[in-house]
Formats: sequence, structure tokens, C-alpha cells
Amino acid sequence: MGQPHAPVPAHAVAPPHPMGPPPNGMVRRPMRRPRPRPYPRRSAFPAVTVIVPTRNEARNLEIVLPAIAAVRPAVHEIIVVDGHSTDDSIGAARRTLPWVRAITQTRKGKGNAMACGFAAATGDVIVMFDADGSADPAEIPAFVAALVAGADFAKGSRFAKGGGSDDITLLRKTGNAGLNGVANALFGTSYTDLCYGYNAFWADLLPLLELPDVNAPAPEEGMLWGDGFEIETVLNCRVAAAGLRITEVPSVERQRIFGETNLRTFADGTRVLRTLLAEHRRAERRKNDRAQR
Ligand SMILES: Nc1nc2c(ncn2[C@@H]2O[C@H](COP(=O)(O)OP(=O)(O)O)[C@@H](O)[C@H]2O)c(=O)[nH]1
Ligand SMILES: [Mg+2]
Repeated sequence: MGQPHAPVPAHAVAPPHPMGPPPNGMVRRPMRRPRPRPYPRRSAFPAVTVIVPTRNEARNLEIVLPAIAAVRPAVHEIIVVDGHSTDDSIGAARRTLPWVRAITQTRKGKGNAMACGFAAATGDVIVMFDADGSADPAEIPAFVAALVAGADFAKGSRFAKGGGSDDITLLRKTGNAGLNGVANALFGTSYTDLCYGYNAFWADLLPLLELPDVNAPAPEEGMLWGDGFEIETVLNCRVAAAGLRITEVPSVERQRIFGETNLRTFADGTRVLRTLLAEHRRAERRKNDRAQR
């Protein structure tokens, strides 16, 4: 008699096919679904999750999703996180790429969408990827390579050597440069592009980032800290404050294909500045707490 079988873990049992049993005599091929990964791992060949936040990006998704799926080595999963779009972005995503995972965010704002995507991710590496066609999927392997080479956080930069932008206005470029200077002075970093949405990091950092709970109720007015466009800043501040290894990856931002930006230059710029100050206070508080223990 052999050894008794170990109990089969719940995640190893294939759930019933969502379309039900196949008609007589037909075999239904299993749908592609993420491999079960009980915990993220650091390895030379990490499983890559791409998080794509969308707010009315149906037409862009039809172009962007197949382009991400064509990247080699292939990504492990793509999660579209929708912000209550009125153009059926989720339907477009599913029609374009049947194995995409599409979820709806729990509150408002790009930051909340990203936090929802991070919480749903099953890969070892998480890539933040805008849906508007401005990010080039062919750069994903460079982000992953920076992480495999030892970085904790791979930060896309349009202003590092080899980077560029077809999409940024002079006003936003100037604002970004000013905000960059403030961030570097406060956090001792050498960031060249604070407000850029194309970044990647090891999924095991997530607990350290302490992002707003995706299940927390939405406030009656305004948004929770970190739920808006300031998400990139929050991440950049927290990885710096935690002393993590940051590598900048040159990135070329292209023009959005269809539609218009959801960003409001002045309102969101002010919010980024407030975030830098708030995050600096938070980092100082943490440092003092640690020193007292
Ligand atoms: N889910 C979700 N996605 C958002 C929200 N706001 C912006 N996005 C997405 O975030 C990405 C970047 O937004 P975009 O408007 O292009 O800003 P810009 O790239 O800074 O000009 C796009 O894919 C948007 O569809 C939001 O509130 N919720
Ligand atoms: Mg954009």
C-alpha cells in the first residue's frame, strides 16, 4: 500500500466550466485561468500580472489588450479594473481577450482602481499599465528585468536617458519637474519622473504599501487618501520611505489613441503636492515611532 494521498488543496480543484457541461460528445477545452499561486515568489522567471485601470476606454482596450497579450515572455494575467465606465469597457475587454480578468473598482478614482487590481493579482510581479494606448507593452520585459536584477520597484521614467513622451504638455512637464524636486528633497530620492503611471514591483511588497482598504466605505464627500491620481506619488513616497531599491526604467510615452485624459492638471497637481507633504509627515511619524520602540 502506498502513502495515503495528501488532501487536495481547494485551489487545485478545477471549478465547473462557466458555460456549463459541453453538449454530448463534445470536449470543452479548459479556459485559460491564472495558475494557482498561494504566495508571490521572487525568481528569475516571475509570473507577471498587468493591471489596466479603465474609465471609458473600450476602443483603446481593443488595441491595447491584444498588444499586451502578444508580449514575450507571455504575461501570467491581465486584470482590467473598471471605474464604472459608460461605454461597456468591461464587455469590450472580454470580447477582445476572453482570458482577461475584468473587475469593477469599489470606490472612485484611479488609485482605488489600482488598489483593487493589486488585491486581485496572483502574479509575482505587478505591472501598472494605462489603458489609453500611451504605454508600450514591449517595455514590460525591461521592467521585469530591472526587478529580476535586484530592484524592488521599477519606476518608469519619460525623462531618464532613452525615455520620452509624445503625450505630455509643457505645462504638465513643468509641474512634474517642480513636484519631482520637492519629492527628491523630502525623500532623498533621485526620481526623474514622479507622476508617471507605468511602474512595476514585486507583489510581496504589497503589505508594506499600506494602501487604503479596498473594502472601506467611500466617504460621503471627496475621496480617501490614495484613491485618486496621486496613487503614483503615494507609491513612490512609500517605497522610498521604506528604503527599498528603486531602479528607473526609461519609457517612451505615446499619445492616447482615443478619448481624452481624465486628469485635471491643476487640481491633481495640487493634490500631488499635498500628498508629498502628507506622506513626508507620515514617514517622519513612522521613523519616530520606530525610534521610541
Ligand atoms: N478604473 C479607473 N480608471 C481610471 C480612473 N481615472 C483614470 N483611469 C484610467 O487611468 C489611466 C490613465 O488616465 P488618463 O486619463 O489617461 O490620465 P493621464 O495618462 O495622466 O493623462 C487610463 O487608462 C484611464 O482610463 C478612474 O477613476 N477609475
Ligand atoms: Mg494617459
